[in-house]
Amino acid sequence: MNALSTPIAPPTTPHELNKARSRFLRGTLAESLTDELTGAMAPEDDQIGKFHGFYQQDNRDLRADRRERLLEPEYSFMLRARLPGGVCTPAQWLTIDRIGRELAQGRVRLTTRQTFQYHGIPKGDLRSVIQGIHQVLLDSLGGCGDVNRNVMCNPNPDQSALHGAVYDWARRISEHLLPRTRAYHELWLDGECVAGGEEESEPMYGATYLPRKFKIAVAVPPHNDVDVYANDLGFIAIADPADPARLLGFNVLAGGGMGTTHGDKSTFPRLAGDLGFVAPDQVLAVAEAVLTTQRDFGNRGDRIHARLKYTVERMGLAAFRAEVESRAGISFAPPHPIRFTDQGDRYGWVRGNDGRWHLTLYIENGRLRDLPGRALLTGLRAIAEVHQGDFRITPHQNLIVAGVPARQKRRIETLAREHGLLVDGLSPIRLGAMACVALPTCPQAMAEAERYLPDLLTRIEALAAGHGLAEQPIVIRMTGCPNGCARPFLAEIGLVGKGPRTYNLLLGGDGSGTRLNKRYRENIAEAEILETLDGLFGRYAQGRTPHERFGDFVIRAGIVRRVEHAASDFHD
Ligand code: SRM
Ligand code: SF4
Repeated sequence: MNALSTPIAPPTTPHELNKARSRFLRGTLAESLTDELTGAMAPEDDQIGKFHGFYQQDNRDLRADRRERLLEPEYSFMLRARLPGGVCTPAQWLTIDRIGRELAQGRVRLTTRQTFQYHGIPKGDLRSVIQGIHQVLLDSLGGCGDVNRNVMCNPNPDQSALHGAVYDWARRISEHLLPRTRAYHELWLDGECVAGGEEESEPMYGATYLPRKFKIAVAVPPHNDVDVYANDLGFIAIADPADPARLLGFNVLAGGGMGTTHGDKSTFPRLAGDLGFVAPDQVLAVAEAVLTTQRDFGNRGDRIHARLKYTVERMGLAAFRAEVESRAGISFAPPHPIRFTDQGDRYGWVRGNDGRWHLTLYIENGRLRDLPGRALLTGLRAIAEVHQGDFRITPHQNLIVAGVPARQKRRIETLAREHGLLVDGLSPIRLGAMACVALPTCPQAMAEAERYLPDLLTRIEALAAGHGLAEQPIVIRMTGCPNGCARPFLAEIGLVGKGPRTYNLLLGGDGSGTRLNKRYRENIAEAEILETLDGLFGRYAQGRTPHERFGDFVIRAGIVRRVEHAASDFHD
């Protein structure tokens, strides 16, 4: 395989130097952890800690008050687990739940990349949390940092047989691309940090790891719930037409991503482009080759332009493909034709082709906690105590209780209803919406997202109903800044935080995650958002063709132009 073969340019930026000096992700984390004078880590360790899965944060709601009282910010940590394909067992869930209750303020947050994270962990509890999840064979290595992140995989409630094969590849890719350093084990599990350095190596990553984060998703048509085109590397499973349960191979995509910077036209979201088709036994070699190409060709001098999408844009897709083929020792075959029909979750009970049942629960913005009258965490705990299948976190921050035998359906459904986990009558607009974490924990947030979207949706639902669109699915996604954590640039309506109560409004996603949207209004507050949508919904209700989606209508009607090549058309 493709071990470190090309010399990486010597590090020059503070970020790169810090990685290089960290002795394979050790830094002075051990010292930072035991420094009782502050709740924070040393800045260099804060950066290295991300590779171990945690971010230092402070509660932004409390900043001003603490500053006035001459106190340091209320530092705590967010810890994100690695959970390929979002699958965990009921026993693992019981531990996830216990740690959330005991060490993370009674909360568990399901993310847009099919894993869970905890917020509000004091520095002194980080080790207990990591050891706790380790007891049920979970880890947070590569949850964040300049390495491969959690590998997403379509949860496939209705295609049980194919899911087994595809999920297996997602897990294998995740394992294959894990950092090899012992630092994680030493620091968190063995309790003893040995020197590291000369005796250790990272055959795939090298001492400076990747220029930037790296993301992979595996999709199974016709569902694009992983938003495969938003990933650095995407695999689209191709089933054998003669036997749909058999996996033929994958179409491979590279160079997708969401993050932009307001006002900086050199940054843009980008859809991943087609590299071609490979057989299953070529998957690991291709994943490694794409990763090492980015390792060697990615921009290490400027983190804003360091993602693979900029590398592909700079090299051109054909040259990038040729480099990957040469490193992997393969030739891509032409991609198979595919069609995606949707990008969200399918709620309620679905029967899998293995005869078992799967229940998708709507978890508003992935926030799990016990609320008055809706004890969500308690309800899931009760389900985990009796459930015999598995749980699958979806790329839409929801949860599937998967693999339920027919005789247990009623029991699981009763528990879900009793605890407010299953609620009837939610609109398609609400069920298709998603918001990122944003305030108060995210340091990048310019505006609210998950704390605000539910109320805004109530008002948008009323507008839609007023135009006879109550049953029309329209994908709405909100983020507190243009980093794009809820993939807002793939929504039919994207709301991207610009200031404390203002958003850019983007229109024109296609409802299946294969088209970017485009800015329609800039920096507008709620009244103008609602007035604008009211007008657009009116035009849509009057002018749509049968089955035409809102995102398609706004392009056909000339309300926004279609983005063909994001590098030049996204901002103009
Ligand atoms: Fe994200 C940074 C939360 C999915 C693009 N993201 C952050 C940070 C860590 C803020 C920070 O830099 O300090 C946020 C932590 C907030 C908090 O308090 O928890 C954060 N991102 C999230 C999550 C939790 C949002 C959610 O509501 O679920 C998602 C965790 C996913 C996971 O489990 O790994 C999350 N982030 C995404 C996605 C969606 C995806 O990957 O499919 C994207 C867009 C895709 C992409 O990467 O291009 C995304 N996050 C970013 C970026 C922009 C990267 C870029 O290329 O410009 C940043 C900022 C950065 O990396 O510098 C960022
Ligand atoms: Fe934070 Fe911005 Fe990501 Fe939202 S999109 S979680 S505000 S970084």
